[in-house]
Amino acid sequence: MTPPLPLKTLLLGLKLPQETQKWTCLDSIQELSQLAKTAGLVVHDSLIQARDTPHPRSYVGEGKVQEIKQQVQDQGIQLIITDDELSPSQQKNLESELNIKVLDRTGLILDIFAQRARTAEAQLQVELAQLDYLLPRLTRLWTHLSRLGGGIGTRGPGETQLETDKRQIKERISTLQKKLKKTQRHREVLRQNRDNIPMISGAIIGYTNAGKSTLINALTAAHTLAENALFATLDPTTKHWALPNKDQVLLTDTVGFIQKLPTQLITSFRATLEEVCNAHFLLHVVDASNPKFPVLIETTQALLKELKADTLPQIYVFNKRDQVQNEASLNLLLAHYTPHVLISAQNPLDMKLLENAMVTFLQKEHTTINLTLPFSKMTILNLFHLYGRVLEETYTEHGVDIKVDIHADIGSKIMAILEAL
Ligand SMILES: Nc1nc2c(ncn2[C@@H]2O[C@H](COP(=O)(O)OP(=O)(O)OP(=O)(O)O)[C@@H](O)[C@H]2O)c(=O)[nH]1
Ligand SMILES: [Mg+2]
Repeated sequence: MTPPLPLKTLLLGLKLPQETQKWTCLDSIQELSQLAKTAGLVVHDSLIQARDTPHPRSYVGEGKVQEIKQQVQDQGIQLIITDDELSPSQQKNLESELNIKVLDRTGLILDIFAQRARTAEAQLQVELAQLDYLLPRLTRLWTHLSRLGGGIGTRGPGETQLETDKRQIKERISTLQKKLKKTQRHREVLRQNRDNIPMISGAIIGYTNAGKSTLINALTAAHTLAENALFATLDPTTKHWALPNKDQVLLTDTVGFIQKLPTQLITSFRATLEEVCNAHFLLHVVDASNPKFPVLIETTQALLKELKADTLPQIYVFNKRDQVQNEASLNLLLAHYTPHVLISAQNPLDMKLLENAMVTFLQKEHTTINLTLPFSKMTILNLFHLYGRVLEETYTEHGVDIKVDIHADIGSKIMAILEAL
């Protein structure tokens, strides 16, 4: 949706009465500015207007619109982005008044996702979210599809054109939904295959840019793109992580969360995010050097709740320790988040710290299995050695008596294999 040129951009935000000190309109505008830069735009300036509610016609007040119009002309502004989602009519009114393109936060995030989607599934998910967003925003001024379409029915008067465009979009939406169903069935098969491997599954989640991908790369031999940009990761990457107590973890890196994450994206990415819901535990990465991290944690927790993943065992990994100014005062704050560990994903020595914290964290999910394995089923012993800690192994005339410390769910999976032998 955004033209690819580095457009000179003006950001617009509102200071509303319900704003809290924890997350002010300035914080939000700063985040919007980072998003704009991620999309390749040049942020020229930002304006904030204090209001009781967004203006129903034009988001900011009518006087402000005139001021902005002047600024647009004087300074050669090429694009305006608002910090809140605009209604289709607000967007249309602003555009026709100011005579330049107006995008809202949602449109911008969708655009970044579109730029970054690599796999076929992510591309389908983003396109679906974009069309969902676009459909109510189609106006007579919108000519994109008519240029593409041509032929019968596309040369009628404006209204007819609009109806044709809407129908075409609805058809495309239903095609995309069908295609997505197929890729999701494929994902389901992959997951079932993975479920057959007796490994613990963990999902790395957290606010965008917290360092999730850097962490998975540091912990495993993954080569996930990690960069100082928002939404660097859209597709889940799963890697094997072996812990020192022999717990074998399948770790999945996921898409980052953000304030006001467009609902269209949550809906269309639900299948990908379901990876999160199916995990045994969540590794919640937080940028400890960001003074606003408590709000970012709240946002992440709220989204987890929406995904019904908020009851999974969770360990907080406070990252970017090297950037923290005052570690003593930070530690006081961190006491509210249990269990937690403070690390820098860029420091290999800290990975040991994290591994040890993980062992303690996962130990709560462990159980002890006492069992006599007949000699005919000795292959099972290998599984216990691979995925758990065999504490005792005594050979008798009936077989081998073993005592194993193992993650409870993995233990029952191996027992199920044993019973099926
Ligand atoms: N100083 C410092 N920078 C870090 C650390 N960990 C990650 N970063 C940087 O933070 C930026 C974001 O890292 P990513 O790993 O891409 O973050 P992410 O959480 O995967 O982000 P998204 O995929 O966009 O949600 C990159 O520039 C990293 O180099 C750290 O411990 N210290
Ligand atoms: Mg990432």
